Amino acid sequence: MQLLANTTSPFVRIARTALLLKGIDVEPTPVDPWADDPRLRAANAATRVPTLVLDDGTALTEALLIVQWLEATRPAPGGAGLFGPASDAAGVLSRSGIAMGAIEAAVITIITRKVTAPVLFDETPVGLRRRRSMIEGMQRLEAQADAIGRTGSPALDAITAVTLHDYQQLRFADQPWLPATPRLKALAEACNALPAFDRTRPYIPA
Ligand SMILES: N[C@@H](CCC(=O)N[C@@H](CS)C(=O)NCC(=O)O)C(=O)O
Repeated sequence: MQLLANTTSPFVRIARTALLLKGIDVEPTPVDPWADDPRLRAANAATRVPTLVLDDGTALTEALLIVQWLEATRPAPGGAGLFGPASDAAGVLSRSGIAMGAIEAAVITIITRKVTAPVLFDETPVGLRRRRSMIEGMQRLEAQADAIGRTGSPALDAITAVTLHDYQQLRFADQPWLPATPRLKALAEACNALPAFDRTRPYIPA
């Protein structure tokens, strides 16, 4: 198995954390998706990370599809897998959706800066709309933070919420608009004590 990845992508972190929580410890193969690495070009028509190439050569793309593959092939014995127990699956997926919306807005903001530079995309009407998505997503998750992680082993809502929190800290910690989210921070601190989260913390390479 080969995981084509970089160190900053929140989508990579979601896939890696889920893999580790399922007991699959695959050392990431570092690639720069923006440099058209031939291995990534070959495996993923969209040339994006994460891309998971299985031992039989099948390439899995899209973080949440990798999570679905994990659930399909490695369901938890007790029934409470990455989507939580059936009774809480809607809540887990609803909260995960909030986090994913904010993550997408954050990544789009970072990527579009490359396109519009030296004009800062962030202050354009679309940039401000994406900022609103980040702020509201974080605030809504903060309001629901107590519901996250109730089920014992971290589920997708914890993975995505912590990924969002830490990515915002990596990219936007200096921004005055970033809302204070003490409960998400506490959740991140608790989850980051686990190897699956600690080993996947994002960083900008030197
Ligand atoms: N929807 C995809 C998004 C993946 C994605 O956008 N990855 C970024 C890094 S954060 C990337 O590889 N970008 C390169 C590009 O867009 O060309 C997923 O969930 O995995």
